[in-house]
Amino acid sequence: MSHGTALPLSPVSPGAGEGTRTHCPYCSLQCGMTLVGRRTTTVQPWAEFPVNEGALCRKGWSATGLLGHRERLTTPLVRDRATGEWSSATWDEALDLVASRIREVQAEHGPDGVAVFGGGGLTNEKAYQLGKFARVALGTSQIDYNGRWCMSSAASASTRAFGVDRGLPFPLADVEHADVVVLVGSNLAETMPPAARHLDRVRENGGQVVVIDPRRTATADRADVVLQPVPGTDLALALGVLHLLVAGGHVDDTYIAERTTGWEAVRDAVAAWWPERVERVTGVAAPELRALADLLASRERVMVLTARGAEQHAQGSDTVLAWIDVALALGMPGKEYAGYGCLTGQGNGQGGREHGQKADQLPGYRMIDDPAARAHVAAVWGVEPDSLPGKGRSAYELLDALGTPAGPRAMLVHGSNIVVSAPRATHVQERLESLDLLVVCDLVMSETAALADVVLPVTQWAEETGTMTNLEGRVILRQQARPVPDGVRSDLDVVAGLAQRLGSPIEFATDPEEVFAELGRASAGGKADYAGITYDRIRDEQGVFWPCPAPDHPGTPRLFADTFATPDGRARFHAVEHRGPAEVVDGDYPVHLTTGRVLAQYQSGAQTRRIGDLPDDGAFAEMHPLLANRLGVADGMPVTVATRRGEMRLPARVTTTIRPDTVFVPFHWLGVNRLVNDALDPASRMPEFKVCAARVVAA
Ligand SMILES: Nc1nc2c(c(=O)[nH]1)N[C@H]1C(S)=C(S)[C@@H](COP(=O)(O)OP(=O)(O)OC[C@H]3O[C@@H](n4cnc5c(=O)[nH]c(N)nc54)[C@H](O)[C@@H]3O)O[C@H]1N2
Ligand SMILES: Nc1nc2c(c(=O)[nH]1)N[C@H]1C(S)=C(S)[C@@H](COP(=O)(O)OP(=O)(O)OC[C@H]3O[C@@H](n4cnc5c(=O)[nH]c(N)nc54)[C@H](O)[C@@H]3O)O[C@H]1N2
Ligand code: SF4
Ligand SMILES: [Mo]
Repeated sequence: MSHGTALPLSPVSPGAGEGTRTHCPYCSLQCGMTLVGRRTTTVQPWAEFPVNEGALCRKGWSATGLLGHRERLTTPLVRDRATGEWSSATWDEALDLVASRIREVQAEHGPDGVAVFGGGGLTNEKAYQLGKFARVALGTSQIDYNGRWCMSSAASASTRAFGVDRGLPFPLADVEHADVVVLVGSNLAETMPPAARHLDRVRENGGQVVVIDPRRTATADRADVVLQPVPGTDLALALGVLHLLVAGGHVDDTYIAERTTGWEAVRDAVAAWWPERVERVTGVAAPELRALADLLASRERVMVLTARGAEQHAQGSDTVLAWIDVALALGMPGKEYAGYGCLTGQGNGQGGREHGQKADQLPGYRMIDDPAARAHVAAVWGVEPDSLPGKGRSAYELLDALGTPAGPRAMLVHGSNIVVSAPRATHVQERLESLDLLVVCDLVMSETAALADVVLPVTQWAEETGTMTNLEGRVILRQQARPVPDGVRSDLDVVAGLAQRLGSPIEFATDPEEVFAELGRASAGGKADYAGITYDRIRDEQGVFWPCPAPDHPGTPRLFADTFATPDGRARFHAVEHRGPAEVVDGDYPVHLTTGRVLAQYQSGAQTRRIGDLPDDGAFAEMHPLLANRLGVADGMPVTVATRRGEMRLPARVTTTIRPDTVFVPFHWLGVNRLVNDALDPASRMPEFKVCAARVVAA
């Protein structure tokens, strides 16, 4: 079946009229929605879907704005490097051209001369096919994806501590039954608005919400306790909490003895983190820290949730490990309505890192250097295990190597707007421009597509079917609601068309349901086992939680009740040290620059900046009145923010809600990533998006 075959519309519910149940194109909540109308499509609630119960944020309500948009790409485009002119091509011409250029590059530079860059917004089917395409049709080890920039630090920490990485090891709705919810670096109220209702219910039920963020955000407005540490110091804060839990005799000795290993080293390491020392490092007053430790010690069910504020640091994975240590010391992981979880980010941030588009991975969350994993996956693919390449470079290291003597000379991009979202973006843009061939598949002419030699227009969300795995590990089904626009093809067709032209030894299916069934077989026996999940089950059960190894297995909403996924079944404590940010403030660059999101825009903005119903005011520099007064600027006046890598002019947004030593700039508009540092976390290879040293002056 080809991409053009529309699937039958599935009725919403008896009496609800025509419509297709599907899910939002954006974040990892994957809110359920109903799309009505095949040509002019409107969004209606899908009230029964449990994750959002009919609620959507404004991005969800306006998501159909990009269907039939005038800037939508509908024909392959080829750019003449000499003149910069674009000309349209037929699909056969474009794919023939790309395949022949790939063959030239590989003839000269070997299989690793060609790289693939994927995205956490791609469906599981696409992520799976992309990984297989790279390893089998291209034979390259050089594949990675933007999820490295998203939650790789939490993934690496969870794998080390629990033996498995699933964002939340429990359904999101469990949050509201906790006694204390600690949000470390999450602005949930703006980044997953429908989820914020759970915080309100925690408080209605008598529980407390703690928010840790250098800014007093919309999420902090819904909290009982707000701590505003210096950016990049969450690790020291966690060590301070542990110190007080030990000193007060509040650790759960029975749990530690029965369910964990490694506690003694942590206990010894935190002895030196007395509150006054923590205060000097974090800026959080010692009494506030004591109050937090007392609160955590006094309640039955404590839930610690991290997001990018804590994770996007050169010590992000250690920071997450330290907060996991807090949860373990209190005896929480595996206990009902308690534990540790990471709030994933992109629509398929979870599934996107399970099925093989990560440099070190094969489907089912298997590791590519594990001989048994290679043998299993190779058998499903019908190739020899030895033919599969080994581990490749991580996302930033891959971009950094492009066009260098040892690096790839060509790259295919599916689902990322790299020049807006990568750190040290000026350098990354130079690397992209040095390639012999850049191919970008996108819906629109993104800033990255504009640099390409060939742009291939692909289907989006409502025009195709596929599964996504949301922040809870729930596999959901996005169903096609609209016909495929003329001239547009799915990423699955692109991959299949190129594989065939490259003389791939195996065929690539293009029907998503067929690909999903194969993915199930490839994942069977792995950590993220999808073998028992089918499209029909997802429809009937409102999603299925992995692992789900067999058709008669109910799926696994909650992990760790009896055992952890480590070889000995115990969770692991990790003694970690606070190193601080890679770049510290000094006389020349005295301010902490941090970056993040606003409610109305999504990621690089390629999609949301084109939606007329969403405000698009451009980037701004949020700063405290104390800083603004020192610079002599008032709200709305232009400032220049400079770092050792670049500078940017933008309006000041003056507010008392941010620390006076910190400036916040959203990254949805081209610019701030030219300033951001490219220091990487040693374990996860996550760039330090959340802190670098900056200077701000009136412009
Ligand atoms: N509106 C909107 N929603 C989105 C997205 C979007 O682009 N727009 N993207 C989706 C994706 S992919 C992701 S990953 C998630 C991200 O979701 P979040 O992690 O909630 O979003 P961010 O704004 O990146 O960062 C959260 C907070 O971290 C704070 N912060 C900065 N530095 C530090 C620090 O050193 N320590 C602590 N504790 N906090 C710090 C920032 O002030 C910010 O309020 O959102 C998803 N949802
Ligand atoms: N300074 C700073 N930088 C950051 C962050 C930060 O907090 N601060 N956060 C980081 C994080 S968490 C993330 S997740 C990244 C995200 O940053 P990006 O990787 O740039 O993510 P998007 O903007 O979602 O880009 C997706 C692109 O793919 C296109 N697209 C959408 N669907 C499809 C599809 O099905 N197929 C194909 N081929 N294309 C599609 C869209 O039009 C868009 O151009 O940014 C990171 N960068
Ligand atoms: S919260 Fe996320 S999934 Fe839900 S409507 Fe908004 S962007 Fe879409
Ligand atoms: Mo993300």
